[in-house]
Amino acid sequence: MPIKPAKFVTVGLAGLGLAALFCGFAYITNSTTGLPLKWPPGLIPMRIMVDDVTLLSDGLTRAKSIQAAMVNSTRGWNPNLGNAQLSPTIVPVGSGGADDNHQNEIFYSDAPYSMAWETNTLAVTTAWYSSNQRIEADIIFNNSYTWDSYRGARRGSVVDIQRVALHELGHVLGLDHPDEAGQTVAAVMNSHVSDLDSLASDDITGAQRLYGPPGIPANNNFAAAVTINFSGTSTTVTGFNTNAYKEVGEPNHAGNSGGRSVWWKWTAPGPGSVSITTAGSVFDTTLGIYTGTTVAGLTAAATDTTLDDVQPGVVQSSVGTFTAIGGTTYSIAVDGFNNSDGRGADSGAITLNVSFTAFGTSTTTSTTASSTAPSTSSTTTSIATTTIPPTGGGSTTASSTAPSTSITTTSILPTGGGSSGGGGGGGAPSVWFLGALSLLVFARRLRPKAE
Ligand SMILES: [Ca+2]
Ligand SMILES: [Ca+2]
Ligand SMILES: [Ca+2]
Ligand SMILES: [Zn+2]
Repeated sequence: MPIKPAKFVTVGLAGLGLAALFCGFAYITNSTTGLPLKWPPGLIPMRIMVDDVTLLSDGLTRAKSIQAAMVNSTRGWNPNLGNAQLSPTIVPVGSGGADDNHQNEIFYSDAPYSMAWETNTLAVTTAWYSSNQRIEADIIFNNSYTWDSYRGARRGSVVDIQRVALHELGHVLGLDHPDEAGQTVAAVMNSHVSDLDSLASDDITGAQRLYGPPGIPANNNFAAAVTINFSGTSTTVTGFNTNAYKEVGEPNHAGNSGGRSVWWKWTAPGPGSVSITTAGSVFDTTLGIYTGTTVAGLTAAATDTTLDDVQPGVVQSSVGTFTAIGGTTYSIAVDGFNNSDGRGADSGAITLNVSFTAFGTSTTTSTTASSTAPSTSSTTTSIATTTIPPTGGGSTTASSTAPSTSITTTSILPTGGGSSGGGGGGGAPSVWFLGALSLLVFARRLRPKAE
């Protein structure tokens, strides 16, 4: 089954409390799970099997130009990535790479893996994966074009190898074509080569949602929790848990060992009911909500005993609900689910949604007490105020009621994802993705693999 590009929409807050929509980037996803396909944390070895002798217009060889697209301090992908790094090795050209050999290879070909090039295709990137994890990516350049290495506007039919490498390496990392996902953005990842010769902010933002920005998150430690402040009924904050870690004495969140936790804190303005979710995050999260002033001395405000992964492999956002006591500060941990595969907790971009409903202020209705004709001697109308009691508490006085709590999980599929995909099956035919055929087109070949 073809795997269609998925469109992600992130919701942020603009001034004056108005919600603003930002569209950007697209991912190569596992159509069965809806999750982006990405590499585990660490190095992504790339064998560059192209000419490293002939100098091109910018003084680089083909091999060095491709290498720069990975590692160059201002132009490459690596300086933008938090927990994965492309790791190039320039090797002899030889006879090129091989498909399904668990080696990531970059080479030129007249007929990639014995198949004819589609019309107007400059290069392709293969995408072998197992579950939601990429396991092999080869980049194959089309030998029939004239290749050079230069900056700036396109030079007619002479193709700049470096910007094509940037694009194909974006496919290696897991990005897809935003222009084929209904978006209009400036991006190297658009399906057509253009005058844009370097990574755009949309490209970098998309990759960082998968691999995080460089460095350790500022709210890695409990004591450095980011304070959430909002005056309305809900707010959304964002962050990353890439490269985060657990502290000594830190509890398991949602009953899972996790290992890459980050923290927020919020002080309830009064008694009320609270719902906190991680919907919109791009990985399988776990959630913990606590009171207490030290990481080793926390008390769960919402239960942390519910194993937070009822459907492994599907995007699992977490939901925690509890009854807040006015003036109490709640610490909120977001961690990644750890499936004990030795690679640690899942990580990436976090979206944290907090909603608060104060007791006694939620619903006011006006009702007519009597259907009889109005009388000047009696009251004919009244104002009824509906008070929402604490969940399960049976009392409207929150501070005297033991909080009732729960954490549940919901399955959030990215827009365009679905469960009808036919992933798996090593013998599935390869699929070529092409845009309009009137211009030079980048393409990738996607092959599901059962392993
Ligand atoms: Ca290979
Ligand atoms: Ca931490
Ligand atoms: Ca989860
Ligand atoms: Zn492409």
